Amino acid sequence: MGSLEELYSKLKEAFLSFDFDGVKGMVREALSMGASPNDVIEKALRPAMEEAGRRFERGEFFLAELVVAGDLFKEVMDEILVPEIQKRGGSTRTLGTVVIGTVRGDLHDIGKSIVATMLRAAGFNVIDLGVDVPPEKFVEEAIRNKADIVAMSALLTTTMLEMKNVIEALKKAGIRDRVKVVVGGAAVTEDYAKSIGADGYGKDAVEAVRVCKQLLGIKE
Ligand code: B1M
Repeated sequence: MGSLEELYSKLKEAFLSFDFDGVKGMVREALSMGASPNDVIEKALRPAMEEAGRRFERGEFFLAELVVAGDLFKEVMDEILVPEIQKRGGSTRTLGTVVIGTVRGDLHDIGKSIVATMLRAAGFNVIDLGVDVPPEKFVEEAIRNKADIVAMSALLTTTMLEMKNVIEALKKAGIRDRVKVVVGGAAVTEDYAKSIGADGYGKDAVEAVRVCKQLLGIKE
């Protein structure tokens, strides 16, 4: 049996040739070798996705290939990794309520859904609003669900600007001081998060969970 590093490298190759069965087999193998679901995401699946994005930029992949890559990622999550994360989560406490969504104009949902899954596994009550969520919907759902945290994801440099609009809408509705705002997604940086007045930023799902806990004063 080879190392996990070797397996991850084969897994990335299989991902980029859209070998669905091969990818699923290797994800299961990595878990059986002791890898955590988050390691499989961050060390194999996400880097493979990023390479698909670079190939798209270079004109080597077309939109159709990005769609298939998205479908493959989602199948692996739904069939293998989400059940595994839930199985390992095991939190019996309810830590707080998070309203999460991908901002208006943005249809990327894979990263946001991973963050939602990890938050649930950690014990948060998560209301997932899906993609292309307008500011007023974030506000409405935050009020309706008495949210402790409003969490936003954006993958496009154009749509990340919407995050500021959501924060403005929360202020206008008079609830900005009652909710914490956490942001993330490939387009977003910690500096950008600070510049729009967000309370927290996560570079990946594990960090997002850590930041949400910290903001609510919950000890690890
Ligand atoms: Co899109 N796309 N895409 N795409 N796509 C990017 C983002 C891009 C960087 C690709 C590229 O050109 N290199 C580029 C954006 C360029 C830019 O703005 N600078 C791009 C483009 C241009 C587009 C279109 C405009 C293409 C077109 O139509 N011509 C179009 C836009 C559609 C729209 O949204 N309006 C488009 C469409 C699509 C598909 C539908 C084909 C598909 C999405 C499928 C789906 O989501 N159901 C797609 C894909 C797959 C990608 C890439 C290749 C991969 C995204 C992904 O799923 N990554 C992407 C390239 C890239 O990201 N490098 C790209 C895996 C996922 C696990 O990572 O979402 O980053 P990510 O989430 C991470 C962290 O960021 C973090 O945790 C997650 C787990 O680690 N995180 C948070 C995420 N949200 C968080 C929230 C938090 C905290 C952490 O707190 C709340």
